[in-house]
Amino acid sequence: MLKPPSVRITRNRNLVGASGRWLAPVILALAAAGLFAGLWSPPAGALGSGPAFEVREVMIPMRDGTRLHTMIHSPKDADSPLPIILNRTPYGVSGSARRLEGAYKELAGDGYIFAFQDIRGRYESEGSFVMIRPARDRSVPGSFDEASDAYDTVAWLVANVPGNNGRVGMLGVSYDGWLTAMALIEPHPALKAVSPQAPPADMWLGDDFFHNGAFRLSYGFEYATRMETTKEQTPFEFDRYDTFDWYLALGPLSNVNAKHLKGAIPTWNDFVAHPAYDEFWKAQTLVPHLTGVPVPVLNVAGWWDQEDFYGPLRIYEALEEHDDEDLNVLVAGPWNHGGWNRNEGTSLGAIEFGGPTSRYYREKIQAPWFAYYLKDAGEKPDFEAWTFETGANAWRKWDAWPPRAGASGRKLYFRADGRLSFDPPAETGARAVDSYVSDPDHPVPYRHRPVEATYFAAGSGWSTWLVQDQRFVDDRPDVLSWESEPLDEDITLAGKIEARLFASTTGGDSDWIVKLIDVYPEKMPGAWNLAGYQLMVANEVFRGRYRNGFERPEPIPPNEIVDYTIDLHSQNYRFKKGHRIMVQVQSTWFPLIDRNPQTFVPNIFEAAAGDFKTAVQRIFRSASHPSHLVLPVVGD
Ligand code: PG9
Repeated sequence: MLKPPSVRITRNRNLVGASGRWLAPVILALAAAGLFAGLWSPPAGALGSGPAFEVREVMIPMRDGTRLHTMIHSPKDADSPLPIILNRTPYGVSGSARRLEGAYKELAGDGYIFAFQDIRGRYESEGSFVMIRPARDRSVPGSFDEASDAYDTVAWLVANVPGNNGRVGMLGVSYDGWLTAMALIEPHPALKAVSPQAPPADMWLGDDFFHNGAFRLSYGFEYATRMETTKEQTPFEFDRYDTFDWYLALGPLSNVNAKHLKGAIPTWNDFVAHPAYDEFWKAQTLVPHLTGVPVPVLNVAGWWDQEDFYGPLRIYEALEEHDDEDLNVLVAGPWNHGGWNRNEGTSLGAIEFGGPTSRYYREKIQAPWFAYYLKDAGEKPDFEAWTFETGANAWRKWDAWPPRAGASGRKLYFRADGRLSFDPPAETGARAVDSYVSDPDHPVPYRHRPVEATYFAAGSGWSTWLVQDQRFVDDRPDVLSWESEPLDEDITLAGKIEARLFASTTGGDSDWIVKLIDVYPEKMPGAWNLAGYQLMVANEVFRGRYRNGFERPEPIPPNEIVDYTIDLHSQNYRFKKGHRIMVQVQSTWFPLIDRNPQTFVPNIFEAAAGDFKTAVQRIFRSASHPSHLVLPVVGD
């Protein structure tokens, strides 16, 4: 069942009028890139060699008359009607054939018709693109959004694609995952299964553009310029290889428009106009619209997703509140952004997982899940959450996420002499504190330099930075580390991790970055590259001005101890016997996060160079102010 077919593509371009009927295939010879050269086969060796798919390109009309460019791949030798798998994307569909031998090969092996669609305003579709277009007000006649576009597309596909069985499934990663989740808020009756994979849920609270109000500078800038310079993808051209230097030399963020973008990138202008969690960002989040589970949902997340980790967990959690029929499930594995769709998944950076985790997901989880709901094949999936426990390197099934077993949480306290302990501190008074000086002119790099551009064509450390060895910063005076003794038994986490910081600053605003780290033993025979390795297991940043409400930035009173609770999100991780647990705290993480001026200004996007000041940061670890982490420890 799971053996992929060899794929040979026959490509026709069919123009479909507003009547929605197939017209005779028109063979177009579009010289540009040789893309639309009528019938074509991929280069020998690039794809397989059996006749399998016929490809048609169509323009599908939406309710407002806008037509969306769609490529439909139909198996040539199907002997019974097949379901349709739909992927909607802002990234272009010309490479979709390759996916049938890559990310979708296990699905292709089971037999589906595949439809890939350019969303409004992207590539060959009509209309205009709006970044994370807010859900429409359905009482407004003629309104549309990505949910209605998905609805209209599904309606058209089941009515017009020959040989379909009347059922449609949707899936996609990241932006495509968000488009998939959006289909849930107004599902066409033929939509029978959806898998939002790494979808953002809230771009300000925790996904691509901000985390707890801290602006994700490098990603926000590079993604917005890449997407909004043209209809296709046009990376910003940096004048140097190490973008750390570029961003530092940039100075205050007002220089982005003044020197580079000149107001031409709408999403950048939105960042500047909406630094706090205002109506603009609230209109973008789909969470309030998730008021039911109308079709089965397979949510997928990667533990080391460098872009959208908050989203899939948040969407799962929101849907779970309405999941009376057990249709909403979660899968999380040891992957970066979309890693389950790439290759085998036996490792990420230097970290090995003991087997092909990505292939396992595609073969054993995704393919049977879609087959059950779209083809009535196999058994009803029997899991609520299916997670990979890194460290143990084993898959676990849970009947709830977070699991009840870890819900009470064990507190791990910051102690004197850089120690961590499950015993709370007894010290009292002002000396039970550790401190550092945070200097926005010398920020801590978030990953090894050189920091190649996110989309650097020759390769970028961006996709694996979350698993980089944190030793590159642990001796910086502006990074504090606390560490446990070597563990005398394994400690397993499954569920939500939280940091509770009691901290003060001499400034008027501050970022607090907390990292939970697994420190490998110094002796690792057979894997010396991992000796002493510091692997980040969980992390997050919090912008202090938002401690009393994300809508209301407020100055931090200088030198006052403030109590911060920071969500470090979920994990399923085993710290092995002999390893140590480490926590690091710092106030800059550059250029992942923009520099906090550390003086209070109403809008950091409009801060002047003179607003950026050093500050003395204090982290308290006394009996009355016991900074600690809350860990979801579960037994064996
Ligand atoms: N992380 C990307 C993204 C999604 C949605 C909005 C903005 C960026 C992506 O990989 O699609």
